[in-house]
Amino acid sequence: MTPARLRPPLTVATIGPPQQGKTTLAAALSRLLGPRSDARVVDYIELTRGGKYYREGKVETQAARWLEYTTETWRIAHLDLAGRTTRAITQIAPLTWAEAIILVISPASGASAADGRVGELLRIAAHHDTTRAIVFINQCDRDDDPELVDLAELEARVLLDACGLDGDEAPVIRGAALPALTGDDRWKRSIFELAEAIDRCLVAPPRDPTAPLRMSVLRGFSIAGQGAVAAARIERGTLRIGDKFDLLGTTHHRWLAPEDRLLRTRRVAASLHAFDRVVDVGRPGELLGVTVPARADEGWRMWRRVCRGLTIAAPDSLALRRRFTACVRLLAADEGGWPRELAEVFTSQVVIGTASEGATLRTSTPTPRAGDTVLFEVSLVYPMAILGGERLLVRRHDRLIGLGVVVEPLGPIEVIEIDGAEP
Ligand SMILES: Nc1nc2c(ncn2[C@@H]2O[C@H](COP(=O)(O)OP(=O)(O)OP(=O)(O)O)[C@@H](O)[C@H]2O)c(=O)[nH]1
Ligand SMILES: [Mg+2]
Repeated sequence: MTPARLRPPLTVATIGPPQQGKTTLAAALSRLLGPRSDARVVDYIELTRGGKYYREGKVETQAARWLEYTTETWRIAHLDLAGRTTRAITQIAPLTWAEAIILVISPASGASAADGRVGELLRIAAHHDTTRAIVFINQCDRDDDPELVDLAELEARVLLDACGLDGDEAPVIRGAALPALTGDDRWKRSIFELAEAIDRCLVAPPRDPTAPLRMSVLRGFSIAGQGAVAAARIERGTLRIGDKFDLLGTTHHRWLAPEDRLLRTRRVAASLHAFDRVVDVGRPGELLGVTVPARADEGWRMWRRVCRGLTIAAPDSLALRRRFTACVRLLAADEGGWPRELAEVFTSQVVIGTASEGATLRTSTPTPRAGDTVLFEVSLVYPMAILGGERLLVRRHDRLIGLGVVVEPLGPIEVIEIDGAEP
């Protein structure tokens, strides 16, 4: 068997209505599969840190959390999403990285409890790298009426089909995360079954380690006196310690004047971390913490500028732009699309990778409606690193209204002086 460290990476996200046991499942996977490798075991308390506490020890996840474990085939980066605050950009941005989905429901509520927001997340995942989904029917210890479980399974398959994921082919596992976590052998087996299903039917999308490096940044952290760490995922290319890279994009920080928000700087990768391990090379599909060293004259200021939405790219391989054309399918009304006709010019939020910016969308089609596929000319308020063929989301009032693809970048690139060729 391949050693855990050398197994290919796979990003998996759990999606489901609130309080179905997503975080408990994540804790059970970590407890049962973590010790098989060098992955750190993360418990329920740690996963729900920052959550909303209720009586009876219930905790509602607020922020998306990452954990790591391995199956026989994969090294899995697991994203535990919240059930309720699903429309926050902090939930949507990491979901654009998911390569597989575990839909968590319970027999009592079934997939019908999933309001439009679960469908919205499934559509976003299906529009990006997700090709397969697995259904985990949780809390079967509480409610094992076979009719209810069958109904929940059927509803889950219908929901997946409606969201562009193959519901008929999706493996369905009947289990219970809480007794598995507390050591009940019968239910532990359901967690191992889930791991087997992940091995059996998930496939990673094609990855290109030789292409020019591209990573999108999800978060920035500060290290006192040294600089910042950018939490990012390699979409293509390879990054080694000591490699030079460009960090570019728009920093949204209220302390920065609008003209200071554009960033293009060249740095050297000082160190790389994958979860708790120090690594010396990052390959496509991997989540990394990249240390962005600060220069002596910047000191503590650098960390403020490293944030969600920036791009790490091979030197001179990408440029920032504000305008492009995009082909967008406006979601139909029953998919949660915009309920009224849209004007020929309207404003909305455009999400590409982890970046999200205000934008004006223009089209020559008179009154585009929900369900239409329309060619738009998009003008962003702040520039992004844009290439043809990239997938984008159109959101309005925090609600997904369109799924699209960049057709062609337009207009001049943003000329920003590169800030210091050498750190
Ligand atoms: N009986 C039983 N209870 C469970 C099971 N799994 C989770 N629970 C309980 O269900 C409640 C919710 O669990 P969480 O894991 O926090 O649910 P969640 O889906 O992460 O919730 P949100 O983050 O709010 O969406 C907790 O009180 C758990 O103890 C299970 O398999 N059986
Ligand atoms: Mg949770």
